[in-house]
Amino acid sequence: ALALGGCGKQGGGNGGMTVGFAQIGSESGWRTAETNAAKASAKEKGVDLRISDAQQRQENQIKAIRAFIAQGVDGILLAPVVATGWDQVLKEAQAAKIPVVLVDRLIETSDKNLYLSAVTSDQVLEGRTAGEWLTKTVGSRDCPVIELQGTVGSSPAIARKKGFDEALAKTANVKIVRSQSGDFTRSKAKEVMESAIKAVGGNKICAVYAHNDDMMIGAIQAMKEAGLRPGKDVLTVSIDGVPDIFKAMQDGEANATVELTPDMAGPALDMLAAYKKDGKAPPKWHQTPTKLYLPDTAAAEYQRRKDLY
Ligand code: GYE
Repeated sequence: ALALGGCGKQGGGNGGMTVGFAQIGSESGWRTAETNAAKASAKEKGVDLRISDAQQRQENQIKAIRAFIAQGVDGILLAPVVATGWDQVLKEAQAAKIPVVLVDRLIETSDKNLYLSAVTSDQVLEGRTAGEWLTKTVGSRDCPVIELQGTVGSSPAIARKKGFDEALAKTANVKIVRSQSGDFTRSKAKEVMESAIKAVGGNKICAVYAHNDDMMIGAIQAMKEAGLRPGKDVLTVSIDGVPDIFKAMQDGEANATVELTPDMAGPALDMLAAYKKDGKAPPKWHQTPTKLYLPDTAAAEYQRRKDLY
């Protein structure tokens, strides 16, 4: 019988490819949405997508890449948990002539030829957008800020800090008084926020900046348990645009989020298909859009997104 799509290497269009996805894990709602979007887009394009969950560990991602190479896949998507330490395994993929597309995070390498392209947002811009919103919102009053950083050594944690710092450097009154990693998770960020409230004093905190929405959800919980009113006494700004942060904005408990699309695999699979067809290298970077959302549209955005995630 003749099956259409996902059958053999002769499929038309994007179809017929086998692609491995070395995913990080499921540390955030955004990450889970990205995995789901990847599955949906592979299905639509007739791609056999094999997803490996590394449970947040680089060594597991490296093992997954080696397994994909051994399986002879047509391409690999890699969401690198941290930025450094990829050269060796990427050389192995290169030797096997398997193109690798980075998704949502970047790597630090001296040899950019080790990957075909990257599908990411401009993460410095995300941090700057968050910082500019905050400095504009507080005006001239003194504003001590708690920063909740993403996974130590990951490109979004490094870049989102850099961009935020750039925006704050333009004012003297908005300052980070405590900055710690919450590893992009709700639970860790809640703990970190609890100790920040104790150390700094809840009533002295003007704003919280979190490198992702999930950490902000954890921080909101910690603030509420400490008798603070997030969104009112304490300003919040974070990144991703997951449904729960729109819910929090709708409830008056959060103030702003910078949206990041979870559809990273779609453009990456298209690139791999085009490259397979004509062998021409795509541009080194496919930039996804960055957009600030505020409470005025939160109710509508929550309704629109809650089923997509
Ligand atoms: O913002 C965060 C996730 O790598 C850009 O990773 C991504 C980040 C995203 O866990 O929620």
